[in-house]
Amino acid sequence: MGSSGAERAAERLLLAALCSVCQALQDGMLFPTESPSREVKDVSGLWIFRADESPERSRGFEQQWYKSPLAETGPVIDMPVPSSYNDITQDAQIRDFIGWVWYEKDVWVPARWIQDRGTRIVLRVGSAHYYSVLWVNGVKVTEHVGGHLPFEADISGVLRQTSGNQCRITIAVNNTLTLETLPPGTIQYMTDRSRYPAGYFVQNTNFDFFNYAGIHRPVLLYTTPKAHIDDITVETTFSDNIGLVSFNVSVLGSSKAAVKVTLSAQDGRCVASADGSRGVLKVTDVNLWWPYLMHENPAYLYSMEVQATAEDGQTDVYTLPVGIRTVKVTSTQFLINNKPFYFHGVNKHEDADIRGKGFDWPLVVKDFNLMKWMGANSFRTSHYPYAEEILQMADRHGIVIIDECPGVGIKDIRSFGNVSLAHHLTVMEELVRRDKNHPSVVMWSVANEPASEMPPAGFYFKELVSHTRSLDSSRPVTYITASNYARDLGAPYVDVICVNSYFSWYQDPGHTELIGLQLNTQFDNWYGKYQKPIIQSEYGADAVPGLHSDPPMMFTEEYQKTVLQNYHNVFDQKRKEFVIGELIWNFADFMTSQSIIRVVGNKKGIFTRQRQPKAGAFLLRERYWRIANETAGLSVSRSSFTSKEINR
Ligand code: BDP
Repeated sequence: MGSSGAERAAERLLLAALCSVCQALQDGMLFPTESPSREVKDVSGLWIFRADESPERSRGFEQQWYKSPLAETGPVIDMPVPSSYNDITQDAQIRDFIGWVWYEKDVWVPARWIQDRGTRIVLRVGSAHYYSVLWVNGVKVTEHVGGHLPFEADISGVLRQTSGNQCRITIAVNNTLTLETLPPGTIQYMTDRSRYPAGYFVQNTNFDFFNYAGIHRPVLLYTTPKAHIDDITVETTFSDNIGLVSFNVSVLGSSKAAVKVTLSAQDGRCVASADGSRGVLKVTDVNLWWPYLMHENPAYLYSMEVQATAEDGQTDVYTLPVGIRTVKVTSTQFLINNKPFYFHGVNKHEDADIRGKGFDWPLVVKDFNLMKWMGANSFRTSHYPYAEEILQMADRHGIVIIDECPGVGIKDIRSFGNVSLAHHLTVMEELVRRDKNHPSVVMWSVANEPASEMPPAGFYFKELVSHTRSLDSSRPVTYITASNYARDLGAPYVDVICVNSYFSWYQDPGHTELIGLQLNTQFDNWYGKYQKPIIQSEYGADAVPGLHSDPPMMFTEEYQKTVLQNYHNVFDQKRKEFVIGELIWNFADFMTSQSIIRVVGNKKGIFTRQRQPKAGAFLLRERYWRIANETAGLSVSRSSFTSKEINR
């Protein structure tokens, strides 16, 4: 195909970008970065904290704790941000607390930000679990429903009206889950007075991880000029050696801003530029974004500088990393840049000792090092959106992501109602708006193991999948199923079938000899019915590190290894046909709520919670590197890749 093919592809791409933009949420949610026109001030660190222990958890609102310094309302304690609050103290009541908790921090805002009326000051929370209300100097500035996704408020007006440069930020966060939240949950009041004291209640959930709460990601103050770049949407494709980047820039605060877009290669060379808020950039001799272990030079990122100059002459500048790649699905394959891609990767959690789900750079970098060490080329963000910084790492290292929303544990028929669906659609909009520009993200997952056999699931998933496609037509959509194929009502709508199974664990415990038969049956049934490619999106077994037995017994490292080996035998057959990936459950051990089937958390990790390998990790390492060598069509050696520096 010559340049006319490229032109046709460009037109299609532009059209797709325009359509997707019409449907997205109104405002953008660009990750705050510094630039000649923007400053960022991280106000994470040490905050003060108070849990509202009143019976209804409502005292804070009744007494308006946001109106005065929190310490004046009663006893406060230190609380790090970002971090879950649950494991920070020695108090079991705080660990298991349900209801409103209050955070507060005094920060200084640079005087020039306040004085310069052309500066817009934004307060942004990377995520807080679950429902948050934000005040600045006692004035409410926003509220947000849902954990795992960012929210922000323009606080310029409030700051200029209230005292000086001082800024008292108060954030109330409530971790209560209801039938209509994502994930859903129920609050159950225990009324038998012979067993429970008055007012006793518990939070019930249907998911297998600890409901960590608090401010989980950094809190930032950042500036933009009044007329500012609000959102950027890029979509990419290529034809022969020509890369095409369609872009759509939305500017707020000026109707006539002049937009200029420049794309630079990694050596700083400008490779394409354009004027106007939408268009298509053409890159000759394109360097495609390739996954880790699929190419000698994976994860190539261009850098797209967007400038918007308003009528008053002020220019806002935002730089976005751009990876040029395509994703397609056929009935038997997953194609990245038109080449078959096999997912050999992991499922993760945002989870660690002490900090719970709090963002932590050392942990993030360690996890990427471990994934690359074991030859993993992908992970799924089970069971909720991960921090944007993690997606940026994946972009830079070529690790492919299945991006999942927090639709986990949808088991009650009442959670398939209209209110739940409307919220789920909004969460998908927030997720796509945040993550659409990451080349590492190759598929959206709208839910994990919902009760997809219940009649409302058919309508629910049809809506959910088609809405997600309308937000982003460039990526496939799936949800993760564990139900019996014959009764699944959502599968007709997805692009890829993702199946979780735990043969010889939850079914036929101890009988690893049955895995081969049962797994073959599983694959043949699903493929026979839907003719769509299949990912084994979870499989595994608990292993308590240091427990050994031969012949293997459940909970030992040998048993975990044996389960994995039996699955692998089948994968090796079926990946010649229609199985396009295998994701181990789980990368690392993680915390769950207390129950008789969990010994201080879920132990299905191939690494411990402290990121030390169990026997299964070495097994997977051998396997993943072998698969990489077989499938990538290039000879990759562990030493060359593990020591290789990233691209920038
Ligand atoms: C799967 C769930 C996952 C659990 C896992 C397990 O998707 O969240 O942790 O089972 O029980 O069904 O280990």
